[in-house]
Amino acid sequence: MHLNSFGSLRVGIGLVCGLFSCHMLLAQTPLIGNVPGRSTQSLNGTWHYIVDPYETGYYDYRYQERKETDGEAYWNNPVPKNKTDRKEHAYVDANTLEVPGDWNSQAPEFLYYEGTVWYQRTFDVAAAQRQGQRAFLYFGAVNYQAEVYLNGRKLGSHKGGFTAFNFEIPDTLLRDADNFLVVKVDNKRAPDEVPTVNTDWWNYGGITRDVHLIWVPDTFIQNYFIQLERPADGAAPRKRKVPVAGWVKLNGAPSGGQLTVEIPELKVRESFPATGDSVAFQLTLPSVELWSPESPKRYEVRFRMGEDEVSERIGFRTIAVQGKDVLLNGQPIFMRGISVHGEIPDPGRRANSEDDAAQLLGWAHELGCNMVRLAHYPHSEQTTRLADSLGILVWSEIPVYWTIDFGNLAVLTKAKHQLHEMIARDQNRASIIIWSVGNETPVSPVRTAFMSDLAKTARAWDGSRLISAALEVHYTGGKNVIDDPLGQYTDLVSVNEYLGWYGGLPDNCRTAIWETSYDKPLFISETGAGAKAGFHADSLTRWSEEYQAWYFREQVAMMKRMPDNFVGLSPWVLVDFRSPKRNNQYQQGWNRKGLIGSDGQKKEAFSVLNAYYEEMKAQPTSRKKR
Ligand code: GCB
Repeated sequence: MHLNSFGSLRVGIGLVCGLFSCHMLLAQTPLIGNVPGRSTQSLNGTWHYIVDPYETGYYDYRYQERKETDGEAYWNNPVPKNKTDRKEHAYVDANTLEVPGDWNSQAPEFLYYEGTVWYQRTFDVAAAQRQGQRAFLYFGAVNYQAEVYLNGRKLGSHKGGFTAFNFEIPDTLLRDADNFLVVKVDNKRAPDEVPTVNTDWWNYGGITRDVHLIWVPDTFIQNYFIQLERPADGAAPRKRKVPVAGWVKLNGAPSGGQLTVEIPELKVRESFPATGDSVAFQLTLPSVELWSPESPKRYEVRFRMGEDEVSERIGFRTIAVQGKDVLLNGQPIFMRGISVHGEIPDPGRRANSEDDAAQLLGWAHELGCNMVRLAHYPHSEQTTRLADSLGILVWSEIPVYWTIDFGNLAVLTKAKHQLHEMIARDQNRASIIIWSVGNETPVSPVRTAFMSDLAKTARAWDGSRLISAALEVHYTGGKNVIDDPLGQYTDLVSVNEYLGWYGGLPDNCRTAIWETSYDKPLFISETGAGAKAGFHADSLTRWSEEYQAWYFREQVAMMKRMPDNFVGLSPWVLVDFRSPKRNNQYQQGWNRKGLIGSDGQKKEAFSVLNAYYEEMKAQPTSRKKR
């Protein structure tokens, strides 16, 4: 099945693009996988900026797009020839932003800014590094739209605020010194984008993740996939003579050499003829220690083709659904999860580093979690790699959130493009067990057609993982009813449920009955209540820590009485996060459903959920013994 993954990925995008123009979306070169394993030069650091709400650097005074050579285009370097020469813009040392980083948290005047900011820096390249190498410019993420220019020439465009992309730099364009790099970043929200205009999170703009130059030989390994196949019937994977299927995508006219795959610790080393730009391979591992939260074993895997070699540590595990269970390595698991935004509190900024990932996953670990739902968009690569090494299961999601323009085929293409980029970056992470295609999308025929297309596409592109989406449940007549038709297309039925917060009081949980038409594993992808850290009152008082703790006590009691297809939960949410929609005296621009407050202080509810998770940890994993 995986042999065709890359092929079907390309066919999928090609088909969609055939229906209408998506030239803009495909401007960048396909993503290079495993960037941390490559020869790179960091372009992080201090960049200059110009704030440009009227897009003067892009359009002239007649609002016509500027020509590439226009001296007043902000991608050009406007050095006045003499003192009489008028230049209307300049990148100056007084205006700088740190990259990676959102602009909102870097200066008070940026807090609410939505629009265009031009980023600029110069860089040199070592002649020895350039010799015989191709150069790619890589961005971990830019929110939302990026137009990238080097030495006055446009390299390409990208839309989508949470996924990585890269452009090749033509050799003739690159200089040894003083390369003038400009990125126009625009985070304006729009109804036909993904996400759309309405979200419950902060629209942090900027070059929010790492920027690198990547150096590769003429023919290089662009990306690859190596994972255990998803067992069809939930059977336990073999521990000896384990079959592994994978593929490698080559770039740069391979002239028929050999691709070598090596796993030194297992004494595996096999070569395969590279007759085209894609090589499908099958290996048999003599034995394998499977990756799991208890023992996140990873093996060094090396790929070699001609002059190119790339390696990284990869875990092997299986994930499957069997009846009412989710099976990890053939055993039923219970997911002690928590939903997490990619945001660091105090004072509130987009997470962008390994330290940030360690802070968020460290808190999840303290809570007793074995799983995180990375909401509502792909998080940084540091996060998913750290989850691999810590042994934390991951749900990774694209920002198809609430009221996307479901009837618009171009929006479907954008969503698929982000899905593609999410998978292409993280497809070898053992920690990722679920690809989610969206959150709380309102039921209608056009929406279900859109969402089921995404679910089928995700499965076609990566058949080794489970596919889900966070659905809604409605509470009527004492029942939590799950009847969203999208549930037919997902491997597990995941629902966001707020009984006691958005409806009723927490003690309604005592009598709530769960009713679902799906005979599939049931996962509670959200449940939560708001509380201002440090605000204490009786437990009936909304926004107090006591109310939130009561809510979690009632919810936990209900979880213990769930039907036997209940496989876990990821309550909302680990930490308070900024949201422009939250404006009462307790929230003040923050969604306060965190178990940890915006100052890093743990609220009372943290220990309620922690106690439940410690209890679950002590029990055997089988759901029957829950
Ligand atoms: C939800 C959404 C999440 C919100 C949360 C809330 O159901 O999925 O994005 O932030 O509720 O706090 O209302």
